[in-house]
Amino acid sequence: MRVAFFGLGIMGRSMAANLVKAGHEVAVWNRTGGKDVEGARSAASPADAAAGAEVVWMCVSDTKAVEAVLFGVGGLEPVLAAGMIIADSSTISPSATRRFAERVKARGVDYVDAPMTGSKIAAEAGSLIFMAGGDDAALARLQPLFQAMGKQVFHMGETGKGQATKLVMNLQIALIYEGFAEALTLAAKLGVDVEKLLPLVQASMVRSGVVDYKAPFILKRDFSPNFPLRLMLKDIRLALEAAKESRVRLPGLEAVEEVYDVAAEEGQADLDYASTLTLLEKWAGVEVKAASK
Ligand code: NA7
Repeated sequence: MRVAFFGLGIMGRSMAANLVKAGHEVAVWNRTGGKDVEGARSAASPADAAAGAEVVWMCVSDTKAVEAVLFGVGGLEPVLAAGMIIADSSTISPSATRRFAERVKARGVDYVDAPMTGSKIAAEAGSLIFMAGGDDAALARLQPLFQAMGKQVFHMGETGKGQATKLVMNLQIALIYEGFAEALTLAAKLGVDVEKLLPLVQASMVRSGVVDYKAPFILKRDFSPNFPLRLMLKDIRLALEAAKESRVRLPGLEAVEEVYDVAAEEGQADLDYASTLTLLEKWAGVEVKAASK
């Protein structure tokens, strides 16, 4: 298929590379120059990349970035063509997604929100899990592209439901990780060896994919960004916004937002969200490390 791909960040670059590998004709655009993907045409603007494309796939930071790419200067709007599909793998506001979809629908363009879970490693391996919102027919047409970038697609309902689902998923990741990080901090303070604690956690009902993924990085003290704290904070705020719009109270997530706010103020915004542990350690005056080290 002819695909235009916007956003060559941590996730987008690997996703676009996997589309090329699967044999699709890909044009890429990134806001800041100097990023490209082997085998893809580098375009000067979103409109340039999308001219003649059947599908436009976006993976940019936030709601404002998606709006700029679609409707800003040099954006997609002038080259929208009936039959085109826009797919968005950024995590953004569900209500803004519905607005954007309405606006392009007037031009005969389908809009599928397709945020994903799986982080940097899954983006590289082509094993992302997508949660999508949109028409059955549009999703069916996107299948070859989903297959090139991921291993599973969950169709959650109409446009906007993918984003709503993503917020619900990241709410859980943020709270599960906070529980794990607080447990490790208290364990360190009480003198419980983390290397003895981890196998117990994994053998019990406390076990979680979040712990599976993050524990090895914590033990190596590697907080380089797989999923940057600034993006998790964005998602926490999006979830709190959506909760406010629908009159839902999320006291746990509100407390976690404060931890992320302080961590961001302390200069950790570009580190992985797992680095919120270091803030808890600082407050407790301990460091989580294996007794053997
Ligand atoms: P990154 O690595 O921070 O990449 C973000 C990308 O978004 C990057 O290509 C940015 O371009 C681009 N961006 C940011 N702001 C804009 C605006 N205003 N206009 C156009 N493009 C923009 O994020 P990830 O790849 O980890 O994640 C991307 C999304 O998936 C995000 O919503 C996550 O929550 C999930 P730059 O290179 O800075 O010019």
